[in-house]
Amino acid sequence: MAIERTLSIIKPDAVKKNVIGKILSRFEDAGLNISAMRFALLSKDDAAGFYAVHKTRPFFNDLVEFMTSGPVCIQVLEGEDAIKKNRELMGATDPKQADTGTIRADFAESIDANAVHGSDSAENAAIEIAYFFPSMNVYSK
Ligand code: IDP
Ligand code: MG
Repeated sequence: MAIERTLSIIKPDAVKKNVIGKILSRFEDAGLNISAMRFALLSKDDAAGFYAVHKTRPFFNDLVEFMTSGPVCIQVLEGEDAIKKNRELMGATDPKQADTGTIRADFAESIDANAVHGSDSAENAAIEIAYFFPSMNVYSK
């Protein structure tokens, strides 16, 4: 398996719940390294640019509203099969459908406020990492 990088965001609901550390532990316990991290209070343009692939979806405005409702904690995760591994740790988009023991099952309330973002492909991971982190701010172990 290849060493990959993926972009993770701890969304405003999880930051407000004070569970950043618990979520980061899930990544580390699964063998993923935190290779970059920052907080941000996204503007509407920041959030709309990040979620541009969803701009024609009916939930787009609500998604931008939610992602700008408070600070987020953004990290690059690195490790073997990191993109898929993170998606497995996250669980399904709708926390009601998420498997027991996943981040969304344990920390998310609804499909809007679902605790975490994770890149869904290698191509999107590269785009999303570059959106938030200059390469000099991402380290490899
Ligand atoms: P993902 O976060 O599991 O990759 P996506 O389909 O990429 O899910 O959707 C991006 C985000 O948009 C979701 O995490 C969720 O917050 C929001 N979202 C997706 N589908 C819906 C919906 O049907 N209603 C409201 N919000 C949604
Ligand atoms: Mg997605």
